Amino acid sequence: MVLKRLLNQSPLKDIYQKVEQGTRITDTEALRLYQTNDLYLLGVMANMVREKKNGNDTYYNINRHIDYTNVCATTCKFCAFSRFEGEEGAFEFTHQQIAQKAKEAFEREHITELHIVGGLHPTYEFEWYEQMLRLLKQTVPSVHLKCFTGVEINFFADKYNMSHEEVLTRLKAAGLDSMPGGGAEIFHPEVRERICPGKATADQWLQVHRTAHKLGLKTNATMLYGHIEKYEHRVDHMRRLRELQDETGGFQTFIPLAFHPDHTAMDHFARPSGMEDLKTLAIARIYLDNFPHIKAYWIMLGVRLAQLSLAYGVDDIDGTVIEEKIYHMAGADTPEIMTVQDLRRLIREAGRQPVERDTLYKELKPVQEPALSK
Ligand code: V47
Ligand code: SF4
Repeated sequence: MVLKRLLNQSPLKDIYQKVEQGTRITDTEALRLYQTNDLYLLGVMANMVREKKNGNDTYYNINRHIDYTNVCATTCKFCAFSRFEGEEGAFEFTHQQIAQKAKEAFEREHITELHIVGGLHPTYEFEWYEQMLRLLKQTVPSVHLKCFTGVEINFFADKYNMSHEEVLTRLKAAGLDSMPGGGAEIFHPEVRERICPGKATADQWLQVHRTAHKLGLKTNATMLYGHIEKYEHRVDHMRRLRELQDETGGFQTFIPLAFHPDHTAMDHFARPSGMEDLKTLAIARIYLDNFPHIKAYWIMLGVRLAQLSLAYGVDDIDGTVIEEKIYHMAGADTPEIMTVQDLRRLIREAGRQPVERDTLYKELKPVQEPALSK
């Protein structure tokens, strides 16, 4: 009743009706959603889509991040993580150190996934990456290896003079199981050329993912928001992803990433507000009708907002993570690890059903239902 009355007075009534009928919204309509401050109605629409796709289920996984090096040949203006070779704060983990971290996380935390990315290292041979994957497959054979952003794959292709397909085929043969969604930033050249001029273009990033999907590798997609971009750029970004997803169906999850400005060349920006975060997640859920999942990465969003986002279209809150560097070097004050109990409790408290998943969203039965504590 109340909703009906509100709708009758709302300039978004036509969009609501489309969403209710499951009709795709246009770019102009997505922009109109960005221009509203009616978070209540955005939440109702996003929730409708979320519950149609995923019911009450809210996914998490048990994973570990390993950033194998922060030495990087380029400098993106939003990045607090990268260093030049030999610069203070630069690190490079050896294969043995990486395998040790993986083994410990498997034995102690029972991880099912390793999320492995790094800077664009100027001197490693291609075999370094293949050997890392092979060693990990020997050390923790049952663990899914979700590794390398589209930017890293494009860098390998350039540097070692191979096509995207050759790079991905070799890495897949060495143990690569899927790819994370990093490096997408904002596709539109007006923004991309200003914030990260030295790395893969939008077309190259999209082409890497197209190729990965063709080779049977599932991937994710991100969008870095809350800096110099305008709402038009965000909609353009999501349009390119929606088009590629129509073509391949290979994306699993969309993950909007809020800009953390500390210690970056853009440290004069404020972090996006909670309103902006929830709006961005909700609009992503409404617009990206062909993406199965929307993820709130609790590391960047904060645990409290990640929990609230479960009423704004989100059905996945990522995993235990363990030892996050990219956001913490840019000033994130979230913890670096969440236990399974923490993750399940925050999902339950939001009135949702926690579901442990593997990387490909197959439901896993938790070893035992952890006791709920207040
Ligand atoms: O590509 C870097 C972003 C990304 C900052 O696929 C920053 O499951 C905000 O892609 N402020 C890496 N963002 C993280 C990423 C990711 C995270 C979790 C899950 C998945 C997945 C992917 O982080 C980078 C860049 O877009 N980033 N610096 C910063 N200062
Ligand atoms: Fe290097 Fe990635 Fe940081 Fe850009 S975002 S400077 S490519 S590590």
